Amino acid sequence: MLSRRETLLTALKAACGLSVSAASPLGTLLATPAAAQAALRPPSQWLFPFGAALRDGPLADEPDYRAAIVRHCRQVVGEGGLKWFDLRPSRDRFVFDQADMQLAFATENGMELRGHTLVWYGAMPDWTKTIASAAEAERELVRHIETVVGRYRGRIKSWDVINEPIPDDPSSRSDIRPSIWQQRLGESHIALALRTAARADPEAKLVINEFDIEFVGDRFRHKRDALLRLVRDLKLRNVPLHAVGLQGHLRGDLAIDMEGLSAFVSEMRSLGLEVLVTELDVVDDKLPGRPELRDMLVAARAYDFLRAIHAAARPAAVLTWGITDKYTWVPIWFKRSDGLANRPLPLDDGYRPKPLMRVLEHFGQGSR
Ligand code: 9MR
Repeated sequence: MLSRRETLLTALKAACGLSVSAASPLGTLLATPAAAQAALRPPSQWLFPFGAALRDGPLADEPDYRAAIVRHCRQVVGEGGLKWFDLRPSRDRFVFDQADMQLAFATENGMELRGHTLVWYGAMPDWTKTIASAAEAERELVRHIETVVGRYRGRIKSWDVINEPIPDDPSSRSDIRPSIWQQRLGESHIALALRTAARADPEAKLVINEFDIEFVGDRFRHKRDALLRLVRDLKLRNVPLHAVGLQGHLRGDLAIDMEGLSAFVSEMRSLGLEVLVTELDVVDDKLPGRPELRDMLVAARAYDFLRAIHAAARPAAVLTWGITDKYTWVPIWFKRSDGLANRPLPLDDGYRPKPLMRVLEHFGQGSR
C-alpha cells in the first residue's frame, strides 16, 4: 500500500510535472517529521540571513505576528513605509513615521531593516505627475535619495535603489520600464540614483531588484537578458552597484528555468555582484485547491528556485514577502476562483510552519 507521503508525491507529480520521487532530496526533506526539526540549526545560524516583509497593522496590534517575525527573521523589510507614496504625501513633506517604527522594531530585536525602495514606477504620489522637465526630475530624485538614505545612514545597510526597471515584455535588450524618471531623464536616472545613494551612505549595499526572470519561456529570457545588459553597462561605467535582488514572486504553475537562472546568477557573480532573494512567495491561484497538496507544490517550486540559485552561488540573504498566509498581497491580484484563501508563504494563517518553511530551513542549513 502506498504511504500517505507517496500518495502526495504522486499527486504532486501529476499536478505539475514536478519530478519529486520519495527518494529525492525534496521528497525526503518534505517527509522529515517535525520532531527532527529540533535538531536543525536555529535561524540565527543559517548560512544566509532569512527574513520577511513587515506589515504595519499586525506589527502594531498582533503579538503572535510580532513573535513569529522575531522567532524566524534576521532581516526585515517594510511592505510599505519607504515607498514614495508613504514618505511623500506632498512635494515639501517627508513622513518617516512608518519607517521609523519598523526600524525601531528591527533594532530592538536584533534584526536588520532593508530599504525598499527609492526608484520605482509604482506607489508614486499623484503630485509627482507634475514633474515637468529633466532639471526638475533630477532635483526631486536627488533630494529624495539624499534625504531618505541620509537619514538612515549606517542604520539601513541594504537598499533596493532601483525597483523593477525592466518591462514585462521587453521589446529589446535596452528597453526600460516607463516611469516619470524614465520619461524625463531617460536611462541616466538609474546611474544618477545609484551615485546619489552611494554619496548619501558610502557603506550601504546598493541593489537593483527585479521579478519574473526565473521562469521557462521567451518573455522571461528576454527579461533576464535586458537586466543583464543594464547591469553590465552600469558596472562597465563604474556606477556603484553591489547586488541584484531576485524578488522571487514565483508562480505555482510556471516551471523554473534551472539552467537559465543558474547561468544568470553566475554572470552576476562574475561581475562582482552579490545575489539576494528579496520577495519570495509562490502565487497559488492556479494550483489545485486541497491545502496539503497545494503546500507541497508551493514548497517544490521554491525548492527549484533556491536550488538553481545555490547551484551558482549562496544568496547573500533570502526574504519572503510576508511571513504568514494571513497577510499577503497575493489575493489583490491572484484571488482563487474557488474562493479558497491563497497560501503563498512559509507560515499558515495560524503561524504554523508549512512545507515552504522546511525548504527554507533546508537551504539555510547548507543542504542542497
Ligand atoms: O505587497 C505590497 C502591497 O501591499 C502594496 O499595496 C503594493 C504597492 O505599494 O506593493 C506590494 O509590494 C510589491 C513590492 O513593493 C515590489 N514588488 C512586488 C510586490 C507585490 O506586488
